[in-house]
Amino acid sequence: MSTALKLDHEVIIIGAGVAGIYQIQRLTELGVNATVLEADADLGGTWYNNRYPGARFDSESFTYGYSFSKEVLNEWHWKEMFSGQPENLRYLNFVADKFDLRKHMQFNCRVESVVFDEENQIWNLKVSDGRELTSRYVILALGLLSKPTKPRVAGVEDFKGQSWHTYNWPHENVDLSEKRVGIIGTGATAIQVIGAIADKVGDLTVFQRRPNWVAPLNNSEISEEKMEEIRSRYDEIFATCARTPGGFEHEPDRRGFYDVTEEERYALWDKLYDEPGFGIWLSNFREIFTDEEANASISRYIAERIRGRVDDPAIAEKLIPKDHGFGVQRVPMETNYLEAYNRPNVHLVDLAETPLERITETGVRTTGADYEFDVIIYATGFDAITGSFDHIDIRGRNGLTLREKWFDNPSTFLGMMIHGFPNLLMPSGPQSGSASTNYPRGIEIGVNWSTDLLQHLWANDLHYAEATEAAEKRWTDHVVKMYSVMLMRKAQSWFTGYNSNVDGHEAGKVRYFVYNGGTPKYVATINEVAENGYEELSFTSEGMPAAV
Ligand code: NA7
Repeated sequence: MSTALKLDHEVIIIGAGVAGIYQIQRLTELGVNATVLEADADLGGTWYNNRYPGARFDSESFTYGYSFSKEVLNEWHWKEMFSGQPENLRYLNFVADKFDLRKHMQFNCRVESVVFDEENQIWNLKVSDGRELTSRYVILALGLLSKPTKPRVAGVEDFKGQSWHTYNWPHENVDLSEKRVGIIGTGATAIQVIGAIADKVGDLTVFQRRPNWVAPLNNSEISEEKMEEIRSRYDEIFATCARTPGGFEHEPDRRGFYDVTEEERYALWDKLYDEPGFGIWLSNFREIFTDEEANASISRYIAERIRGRVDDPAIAEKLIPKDHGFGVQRVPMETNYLEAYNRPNVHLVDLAETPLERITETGVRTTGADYEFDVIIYATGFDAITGSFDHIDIRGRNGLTLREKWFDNPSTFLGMMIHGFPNLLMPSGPQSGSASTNYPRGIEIGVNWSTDLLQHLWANDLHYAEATEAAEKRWTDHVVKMYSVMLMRKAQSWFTGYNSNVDGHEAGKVRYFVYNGGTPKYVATINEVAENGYEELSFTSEGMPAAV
């Protein structure tokens, strides 16, 4: 151990997205020597990268924004109920500039490795620009959906036209008029893109492997007067978000599904379908998430709505999911999505009938036909939840790599700490409260808890904190158990990594990525851990003296 070890930083945060921005604000406010390392050329994370047409919140804008600053809440005017990407990026810049955070951020800095030095109990980080940095604590604010994946089929590199993943949509204007465009995927992203570009492209062919249940977003503008009213309600809005399972203003209907008549159910559904946002999903009867018959009933209702909006009955049937019920996986919200299929220039290819064979020099080949395109858009999702962690060589005690530890399934304590990886925090990690909630609501909770823990360490002259093996096992077992009560366990979505396009990931294997207990339960649990003096953490490193 070096007695005169000089650290570059007390805390290094990796990632300047929604979580990283708030985390650095908290730490600089406390006067801590901290920096943010960001691989992109600027801040914003998700909202810096996802520049595809139609990219917008599915959360009401004013429930997505940060809640921590009255000044920001008073000064920022959300222009739409569900704000679009350019405005969302402006918002994050506004917050960063307001607190003068840019000077604590370093861009174009891809972190290649994060290795724990056991002798000195510090972290060594290697950055893509060749620098090596040291810090006592590392906070991973990496984002849960920040490693895009293309389909695992041959020929992706062969296509001679233009192609990109929606996450990497070009920053400059793209003119798709007159172009023959193919889009692969029908997840939340594709559903936004298709609705936005159907009337702006020459010809659009959608390659659908499995349909998703969709419902209308019902977006609208927010006037000055409406914004004033929202500002006056902010305390109430955030209090509601804090008590709902998903961190939204949408509260589940408290009536029992079986205690009301069919007419009463349909009256609720008719109302919710025409309202803005996730209401049809989250203000529904609670049984739709756990009870097969209740779920089948709402699924029949939504299927009828789809049939009512799509002119061609054969296309409508293809757009109705048959392998899972409504709401058991994240419901994409849409604007003009279903109506796009009523246009003569939009075509649907059902990959369940004619699977994708390969990408060719000129387009897409299925088992049924060759399709020629000028542009191919990959809306094929992400190496979800753990992908951004796997891309950094993270090594804890005894040389254990996080990639190895999490290969089968992530295991964490509260989704924020990992046994074997001391002094490493993840305010929005796998199995944390963020993954299954309105992200920023979960992120603020995680950042605050992480910051409180650091303050506890500093106040008590402690230099080391690690989740015990037993605590990690208890939390991970609990996360796994929660899946068994939710119909979501059947979802073949990124919530379970079921259809991962990542080499080495076994297709069809469920990975327990997400905490399903809801925000209030999560907050109660993590607060209890803090109130009990962090009993589940070990604050000594088995005889090793702390670096100074
Ligand atoms: P998703 O929800 O993971 O959707 C990816 C889509 O791409 C989905 O329709 C997939 O079909 C399809 N896909 C993936 N791989 C393939 C291959 N190999 N062949 C054909 N089709 C494929 O990602 P999104 O970007 O839409 O949304 C992610 C989240 O971002 C979203 O929930 C929001 O919170 C923001 P599948 O359903 O697997 O059959």
